Amino acid sequence: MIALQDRKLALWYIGVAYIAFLIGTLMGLLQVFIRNDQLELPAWLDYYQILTAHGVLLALIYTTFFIFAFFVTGMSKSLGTFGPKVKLVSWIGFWVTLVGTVMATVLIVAGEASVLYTFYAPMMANGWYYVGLALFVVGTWISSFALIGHYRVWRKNNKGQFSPLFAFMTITTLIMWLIACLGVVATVLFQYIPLAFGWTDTINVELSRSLFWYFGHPLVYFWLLPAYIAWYVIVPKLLNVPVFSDSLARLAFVLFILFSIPVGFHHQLTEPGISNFWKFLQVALTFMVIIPSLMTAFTMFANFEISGRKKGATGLFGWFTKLPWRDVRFTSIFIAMAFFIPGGAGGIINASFQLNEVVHNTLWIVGHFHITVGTPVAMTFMGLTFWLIPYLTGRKFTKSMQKLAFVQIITWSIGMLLMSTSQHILGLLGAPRRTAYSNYNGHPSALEWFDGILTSHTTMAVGGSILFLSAMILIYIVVMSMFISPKALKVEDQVEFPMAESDKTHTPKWLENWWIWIGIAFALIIIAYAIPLSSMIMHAPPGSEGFKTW
Ligand code: HEM
Ligand SMILES: [Cu+2]
Repeated sequence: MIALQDRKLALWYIGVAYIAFLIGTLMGLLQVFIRNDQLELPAWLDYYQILTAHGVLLALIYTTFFIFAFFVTGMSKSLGTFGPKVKLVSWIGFWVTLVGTVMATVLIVAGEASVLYTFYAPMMANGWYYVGLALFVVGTWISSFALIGHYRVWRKNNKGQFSPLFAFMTITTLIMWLIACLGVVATVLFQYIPLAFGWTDTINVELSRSLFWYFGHPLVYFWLLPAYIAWYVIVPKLLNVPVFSDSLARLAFVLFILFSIPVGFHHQLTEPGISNFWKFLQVALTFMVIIPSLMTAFTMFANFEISGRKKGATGLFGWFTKLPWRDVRFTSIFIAMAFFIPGGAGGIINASFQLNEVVHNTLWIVGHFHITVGTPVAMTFMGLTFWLIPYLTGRKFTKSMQKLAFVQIITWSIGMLLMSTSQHILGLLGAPRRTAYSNYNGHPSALEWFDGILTSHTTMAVGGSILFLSAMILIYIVVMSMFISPKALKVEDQVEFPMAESDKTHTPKWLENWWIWIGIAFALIIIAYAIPLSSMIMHAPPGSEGFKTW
């Protein structure tokens, strides 16, 4: 078990993550009923206010806080207890992130910031909302520097050795995050804050959107890579096999640094201010991410097959029945991976120029990110939660908790299957996203969208309700394993951190030379962004004043 001081920090992170999860999923429940015309909000509560809370609390706060809990635990486990400096800086990072979170949340609740989690200009929130967002990002930077410092101490004391795979992957993720945040920090500090506090009169809208998406796409990889760490490092341990290939795993991760950043324009394919050439270039770079993604898929199937064969499986798919299905830590992550197959395919559709025209801004997109971040990422985090909290608190993960955990992941899967399928189809028919129920004054072609069995807002609401039930079961499991379950006094009751061994004898040295990867990453970013961004600045239109649309 890792040192108490590091466990405390990780537990605080998890605590905040699940408070955000509780409020966020409650908002999700309200949304499906409002869209279904079954619920009308009181005048003081606005649909866009709860939608902002939902997006921010789940996609930003839940994910980030959970990720840092996982990183802190894994780094302490693989590199040793944090030294006094690392510990201090980590806590400062935690508190700054939390203060930013609380500020932003309070302003959303106060109705001062219903700008959705993408906060597109020229919508303008209260200036303190942007200050909260900036503090949130700076807090994560401080925490990242603490973890990077911990890693550097380890390398100094272990000259010439490769770092453990978990630490390498954590550092990769953090480097990507630091580079990605430059965009959002730039637009918040130099565009939104001056506008919102009245220091400038107008904002360059296209520039702000481009800087946002420079950050927004790697943001999805900031959610995904920690899930991949679990897939590469935790899953093999649950299967009782070593890491399939240490060098392949490291290469896949550094490729994600390269191909997740210079691609933000694929979210802006319908925008007129960017010429087709730059859109084309960034879409081409987007598709490069298929390479490390398929490397990951290959590794997973290799793990499954090797483990199955070891248990005597024969034939093409015999290994399938030999997987440890009774272990909820495994089954949860397996389901998460399965959801990612249609999720990834949908991503290829979204990034394709012509198909994007069909799905842009429709409910399809909502369906898409609930089967990428909402399940593959979130359910991997759930699968980690089941052992991470008992590991950190030293409590038992009892038999009845395990049963409940199965109920939780199965209800989440059913709910998500219903909700996201109906969202995908409704979107294809034309139903827009980010709207309270809109039947366009009963126009027949709008009503046609909603009259199928799967293509109806009722299916979406049934799915959403099952999801909410599942979320509450999870909260119950979290509370029990944090505060109530009996302490694991006997050794056999103690929950372990399942981390697989990896064989580094064939791993080439250059893989851990960060300057190579940071250098290539910046080169690609400059190629993809320098010219279009500078022309947005030099040929800027007059700019827009800020609007409060709610
Ligand atoms: C109880 C579970 C959930 C339900 C019922 C739910 C429902 C919904 C619905 C109906 C929308 C679309 C509203 C609209 O466009 O008008 C939405 C948007 C969204 N959801 Fe969820 N969701 C759930 C869980 C999650 C999770 C776990 C995540 C991420 C970790 C997530 C992330 C998002 C994001 C980022 C948006 C977009 C917000 C925006 O357009 O600004 N949701 N959700
Ligand atoms: Cu993207």
